[in-house]
Amino acid sequence: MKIQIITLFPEMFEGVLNTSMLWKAQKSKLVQYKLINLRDFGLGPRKQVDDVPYGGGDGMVLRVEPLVAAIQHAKSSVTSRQSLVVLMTPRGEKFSQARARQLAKLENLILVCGRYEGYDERLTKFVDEQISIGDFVLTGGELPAMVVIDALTRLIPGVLGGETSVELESFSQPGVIEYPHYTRPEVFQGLKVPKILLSGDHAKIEAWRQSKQKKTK
Ligand code: 21W
Repeated sequence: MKIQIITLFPEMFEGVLNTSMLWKAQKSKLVQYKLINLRDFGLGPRKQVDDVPYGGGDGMVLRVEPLVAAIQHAKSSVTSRQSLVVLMTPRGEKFSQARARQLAKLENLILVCGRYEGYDERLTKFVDEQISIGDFVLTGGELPAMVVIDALTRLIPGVLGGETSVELESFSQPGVIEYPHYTRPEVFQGLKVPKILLSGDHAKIEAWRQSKQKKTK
């Protein structure tokens, strides 16, 4: 899977993409991340990407031309029809595990990160989908894009090799949160590991874990 990210702040992604599971996924060629700097598509000698809003008001708005040029550039580097352009926006549809599962099946994904006070609304005509990660206000689409990348990369077959099936995990079953975990030491500041986990009785342990699974709203 190829994931292309259009952003004014590519450096924000370096630590996240080059660490742990996301780094291993790239190393094993299961996924390829490509950062596209929106500034490279800026207008004029100053590489302008934003402008004052029509109708007045505070702040700056991302201009549509650099964004659409960057999307065109990303599209031109892939041949597959199975490609999707997703705009990260607080006005988008709420992200979920179900959405992550669908996105993980794609061959090509292009994520567009907004900034400033927003983007020119005409951009929405050039994207396939709009995704939000929740009802809170962030300063840009970069952190949400990283959330989406993490959630879907771990679902790509082979990425979590050796670990138990990700589909058995907490959020994979809608509305179920995993049971609590413990490791050494047996006692920490007077806090004990539940006895049953030390009993070696696997049937009882399984029953205990099921009883501790929580249902969400
Ligand atoms: C925040 C962009 C507010 C636009 C005109 C002038 C992407 C995000 C974001 C941001 C506005 C996500 C306005 C959860 C988020 C994101 C930055 C709107 C109002 N209109 N998921 N001023 N939360 N956030 N600005 O913030 O880009 S996905």
